[in-house]
Amino acid sequence: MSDSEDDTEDVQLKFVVLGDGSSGKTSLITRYTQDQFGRNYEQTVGLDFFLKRIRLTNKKNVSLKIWDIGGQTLGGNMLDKYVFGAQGVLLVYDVTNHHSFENLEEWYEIVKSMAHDSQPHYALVANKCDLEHLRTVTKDKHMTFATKNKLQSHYISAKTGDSVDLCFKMLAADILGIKLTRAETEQAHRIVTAEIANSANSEAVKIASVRRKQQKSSFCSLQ
Ligand code: G3D
Ligand code: MG
Repeated sequence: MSDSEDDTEDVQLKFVVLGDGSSGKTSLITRYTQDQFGRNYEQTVGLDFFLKRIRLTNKKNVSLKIWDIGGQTLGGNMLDKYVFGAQGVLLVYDVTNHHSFENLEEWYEIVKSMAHDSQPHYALVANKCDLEHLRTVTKDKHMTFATKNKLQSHYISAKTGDSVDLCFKMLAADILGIKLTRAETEQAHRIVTAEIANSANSEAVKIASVRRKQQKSSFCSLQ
């Protein structure tokens, strides 16, 4: 075993994804853990959890256990069981559905009141950002809520995958008190591969597209 392997530390974290039905919780988790969207999954009725192992830094691997609360509603009597022991909570809303944003305040208050020993770290997650033309929740409102409650803030799309990896990675780093380097955060950005049509000098343009591998990041480089 090499020195670097010796030095690597493994930690486990529990994340819970909360928010109104149809805000995109299951889609977000499916995108993150399986890099898929829009498969015909059934609406979650019970509880599902997913595992994903990521390399957060050179020295730290994290096993994320991600719980999808499924059909649990705001008043759901199992909610405290789901939230129990969670270090990270993602509060997800749909940017095209103002109601889903309004309800987050309540989701947040309920979860806060359930966590007794130590509070989890929270991330405010604006989903469906690919539907910018249908947006009904302004970025101002989002930021006001995030700032007031000192929440991490993310704008994502489970559909395109935009900023999905980054969102989980930054929450994990926050919990572990790790400041990610620029390179480490950039690695988690998903950049969509674009085609270059009718290049005058096609020899000079080579597109290298690397599919998401272990850390599920993808990038495109022009050489
Ligand atoms: P939930 O688990 O919070 O209840 P789902 O939500 O993940 O089941 O998603 C609800 C609907 O929103 C699904 O559409 C899903 O495809 C869609 N959706 C989720 N995330 C996004 C996104 O980022 N962009 C867009 N455009 N749609 C999204 P259906 O049609 O199956 O109800
Ligand atoms: Mg669901």
